[in-house]
Amino acid sequence: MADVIPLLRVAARAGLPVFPRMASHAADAIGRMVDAGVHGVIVPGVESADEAAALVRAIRLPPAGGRSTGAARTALGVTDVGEALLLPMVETAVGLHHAADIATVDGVDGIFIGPYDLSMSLGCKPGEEPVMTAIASVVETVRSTGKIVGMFTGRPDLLALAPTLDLVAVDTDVSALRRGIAELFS
Ligand code: 3PY
Ligand code: MG
Repeated sequence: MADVIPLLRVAARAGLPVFPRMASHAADAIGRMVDAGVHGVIVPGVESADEAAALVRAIRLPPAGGRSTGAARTALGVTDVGEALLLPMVETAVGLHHAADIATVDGVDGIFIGPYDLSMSLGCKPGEEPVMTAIASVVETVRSTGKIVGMFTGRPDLLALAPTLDLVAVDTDVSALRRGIAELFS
């Protein structure tokens, strides 16, 4: 949370939206993020429509949800109160099985795919056939609902799927820094 505030300032100057990935499904943490002015939250390990519905209650103000209003957001002059995007992550075999149900929950704006956990859950490595097929099926499922589909990449074969996605987390900061420094010395 302490890191998000300065990042929000930098992103605002650059005209960029901010989508933090939450550590858990905790409703209070999601409420604080939205009060701070993020444009949406990515929530890990969502496996059912019921879990997704609980996240909708956490992020939306009544009557759509149960979030209490936080003064911070109003003080920041944010006018679209309650309109942060909710992007549950599909990253397990169970979540994959319920991807259509999760995507169609009212108040869910789209699905964010976690290919690394999904690979482990499917018993394969990132880039291998089972996970690539699973990713394609989630993309197609979410597309048919008209909602947003995003994914973390971090590898060229996953990044190659970017044209099929609306939102891409290209890499982690640590990994990008490491590659950049390595290139300097190559
Ligand atoms: C995963 O691939 O499991 C992720 O959580 C990426 O963000
Ligand atoms: Mg993950």
